[in-house]
Amino acid sequence: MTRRAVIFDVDGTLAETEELHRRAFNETFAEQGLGWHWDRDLYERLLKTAGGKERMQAYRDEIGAGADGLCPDDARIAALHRLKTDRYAALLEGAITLRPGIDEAIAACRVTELRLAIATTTSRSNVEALCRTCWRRPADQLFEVIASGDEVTAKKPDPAIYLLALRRLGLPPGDVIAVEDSAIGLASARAAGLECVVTPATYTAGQDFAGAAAVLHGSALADALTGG
Ligand code: XBP
Ligand code: MG
Repeated sequence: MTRRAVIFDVDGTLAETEELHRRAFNETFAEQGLGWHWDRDLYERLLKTAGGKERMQAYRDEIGAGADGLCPDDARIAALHRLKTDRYAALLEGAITLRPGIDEAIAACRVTELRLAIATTTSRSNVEALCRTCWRRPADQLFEVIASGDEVTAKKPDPAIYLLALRRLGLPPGDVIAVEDSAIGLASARAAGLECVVTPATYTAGQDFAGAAAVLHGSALADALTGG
């Protein structure tokens, strides 16, 4: 096998975005009078469901109707998620930087002519907002292939998003390595047949990364990807 490409996850991997996602959810719930509030401990557990819409559905199914009798149906949840996405993009601007080692790893991939791709559960518009905030450049100038959550029905740990990225790269899984921060992301990449290195994030640090090629931090990532 010759390594030809690297597929990066987004949330938690490129940047520590989950606190902003959590804030965007909570502000949306409050503004819409829903009576939901996700504190850090609860959010850490809820993150095991990938995708904001799916996370809200899982939470609704868990708690049923609140004290106020409100129990949003799937159409209402989809509408809430659109509002949350707009709010997240507004909160992101100027509030986030790349995680240590990410810019260096991406630069090292370019030097060694490794192709760059994204496989994320979040939406394409959120990828765009993050790239513009962190690099001041559009996402497609940074990543040749972008597979985002709004393009697949089954989210991580299902392999669909990685299989989509591989198809767009036109490469077999053995030629590609994934970079993830979470156990469900690792499971998704592995199920698609990829090797995967993990850079644990704040919310995922306590998770089980069995099956990872390596668990790394900061500047070790560039060397792991390029064999430097
Ligand atoms: C992490 C996620 C996302 C975000 C919320 O995605 O699970 O669902 O928490 O994003 P990644 P949306 O695969 O990049 O780690 O509300 O846009 O779904
Ligand atoms: Mg992630």
